[in-house]
Amino acid sequence: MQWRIEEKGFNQEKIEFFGSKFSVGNGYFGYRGTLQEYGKEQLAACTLSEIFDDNGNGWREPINMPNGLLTKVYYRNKPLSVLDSKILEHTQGLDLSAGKQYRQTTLETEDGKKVTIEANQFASIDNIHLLVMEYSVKAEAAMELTIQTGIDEEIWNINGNHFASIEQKAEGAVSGLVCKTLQDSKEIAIGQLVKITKGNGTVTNDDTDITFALSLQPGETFAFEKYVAIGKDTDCENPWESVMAFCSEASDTGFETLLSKQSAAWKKRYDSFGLSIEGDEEALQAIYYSYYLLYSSAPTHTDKVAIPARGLSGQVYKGAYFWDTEIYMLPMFAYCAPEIAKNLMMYRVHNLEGAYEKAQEYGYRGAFFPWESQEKGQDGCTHYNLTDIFTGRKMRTYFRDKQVHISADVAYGIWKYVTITKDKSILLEGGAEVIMECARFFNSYAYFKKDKDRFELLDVTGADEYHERVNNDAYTNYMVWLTAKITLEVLDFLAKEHPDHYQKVMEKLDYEKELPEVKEMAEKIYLSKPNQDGIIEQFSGYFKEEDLSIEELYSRIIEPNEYLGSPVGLAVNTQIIKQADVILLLSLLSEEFSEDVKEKNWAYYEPRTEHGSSLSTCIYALLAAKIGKVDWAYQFLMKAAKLDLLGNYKQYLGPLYIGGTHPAANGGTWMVAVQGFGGLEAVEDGIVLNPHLPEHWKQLSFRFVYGEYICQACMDSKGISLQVEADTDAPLRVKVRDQVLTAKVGENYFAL
Ligand code: IFM
Repeated sequence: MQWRIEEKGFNQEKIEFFGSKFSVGNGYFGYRGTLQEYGKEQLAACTLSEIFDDNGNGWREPINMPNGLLTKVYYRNKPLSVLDSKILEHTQGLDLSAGKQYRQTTLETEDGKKVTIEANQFASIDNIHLLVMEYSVKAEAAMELTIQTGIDEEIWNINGNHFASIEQKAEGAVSGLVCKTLQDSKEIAIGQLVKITKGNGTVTNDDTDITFALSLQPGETFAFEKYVAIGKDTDCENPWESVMAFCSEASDTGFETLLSKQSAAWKKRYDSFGLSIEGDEEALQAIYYSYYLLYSSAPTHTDKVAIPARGLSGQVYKGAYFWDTEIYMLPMFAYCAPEIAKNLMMYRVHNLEGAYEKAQEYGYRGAFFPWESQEKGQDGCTHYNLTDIFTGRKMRTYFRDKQVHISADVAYGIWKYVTITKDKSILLEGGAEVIMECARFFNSYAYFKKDKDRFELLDVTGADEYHERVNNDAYTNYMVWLTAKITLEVLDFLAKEHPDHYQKVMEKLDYEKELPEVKEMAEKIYLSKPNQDGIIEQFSGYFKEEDLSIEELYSRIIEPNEYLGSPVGLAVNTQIIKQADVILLLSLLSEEFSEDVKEKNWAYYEPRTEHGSSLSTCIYALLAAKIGKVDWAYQFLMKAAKLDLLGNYKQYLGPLYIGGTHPAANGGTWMVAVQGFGGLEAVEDGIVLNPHLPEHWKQLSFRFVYGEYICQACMDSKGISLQVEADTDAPLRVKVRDQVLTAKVGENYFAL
């Protein structure tokens, strides 16, 4: 496995993209992959999880902290940097094995002398408050240099300033800032401690600016380590006291020891992933990179947040948590790191109140979860989410009001977590209430058509966001049906296994009257069936829309950035869709549909899918792999897996930055490799392994958890070896192709 992802040479055009590509993070904060000399113009940012703010001028977004790693080198009072000087050599990279960003740059001074800057930095996993850097400058010839390092208060924000006050602090060796947010007066402190590790210089301190005046001899290196700590009042009683202590402890420990702890922590994470592919280094690295990115934004320390749609790589999408969490990110965590999956689902449980409020706001009962959920479960999604490029006017969009499938996705997520981990404790800790209230919401939303004796879901937006306010979107209807079924199963489980709890929730939620109605909804909801050609209509009337190629649609575009979806976009009255919708349904509810239907729908919908969302290609790959269309699957896997490596996405929509990392695609990548090609599926009474490997994958191996079983599956074209660990003698039920087999603790082999 090639652990280093590296770019040689400097390209001004790629500054923003590399900022995302080389980002580091630990779930508490993310730090963009920018160079130390960068400022807000180059989108340097340290994005915090959990704290959001509204500066009263648009939308709430997460906090970007003052940049604690800002470091600049000066020669003859002029900056010496990639932005200002002649670059002789430059390398920027990410060492996945330690979650560490590095750079090495050789610059030439105006009088032809060489200076080499090297730096390494990482967001510590061992102490999630810490950002650690080592920085060195080597002079090839004798010269006087000045290095300034400090905390940059010029903060890059998408939607305005978020601090009411920033107070300078300095005590002992630690200097820093205590910031208060505008909206909620949340206190966040950032501290820095700098330690010279090589060479000598005159040091001056001015507030948070630390200056080294150096007189270097030929070949001499000056180096320092910098420990930056961040603490907020939601997790530190006295944030400033805490960051002082974190900086001092880190400095006592030293960079090298912290780095070896960091490598050990990442190794543990990769061990729980346990993935290897023989015969495809490129795919392997891209899959590891996806895992790295997703894990870097994961809340390991709290169940009060989830993973934002752009991870912690910035403030895009208001730092909000979408259905991306349940449908795209959850599976990887549930199988590889169940404790994180539980955190993600408990975030929804804690925010049931917000979902009640939203349902009431729209006149419904039960839990209508936010489309763009923020820290207390409030919906960050605005009614006017887009701007018309032609008129400059805000456009009324219905993501917030009509993507009702979000509540079904949440119920599905909790149930998936339970199915994979067998940890039913979440149901007793509020998970059952969430599921029941989601079903209640749909019971109040669904419309009973007497003449057809069925429930319909009218005026919704499905996964495909180009077609808003449609009737009976297939994905939505099936997911609502599933929510009703899950509710019945959960209540059945509680009634049998935890009768007291059953009684309690039934009373607390006043559910006696609801229950028969949920049952009826499960039986009578309209589920659109494949037509004579085997195709499931995406929504009622979809087939009547203009059927044209994507090229033809593109030829009608007037402005490169014009929006193709509702209300007036070019795709609205056509069959061109933004992202996987029916194909997502067939992937998630795979057992409900025949192979023939899956294949026909894939072939029908793919040419009509623009893949305008990063949530799309992985799902096409997943379904293709599940049905053994390995060539289709492989090319779509590579698109999803390499998205953040190649930066094949838009950085800007007009003046608005929309770049960053893509956690949903990262999670989707894992799903394709393990659930698609490896054919893994956890079911109620065991696991399914139904591999379809690309021809050049000589062997695929991966680790997963199913209940109390920890398994390592290793498969090739001939068979599957399954190494099982568990504290039980009960064999694990394994379905391989059509055979139902059992696996005991130890080594098992199943021929294919
Ligand atoms: O949740 C997605 C949505 O499906 C498509 N637009 C982007 C959102 C955030 O990733």
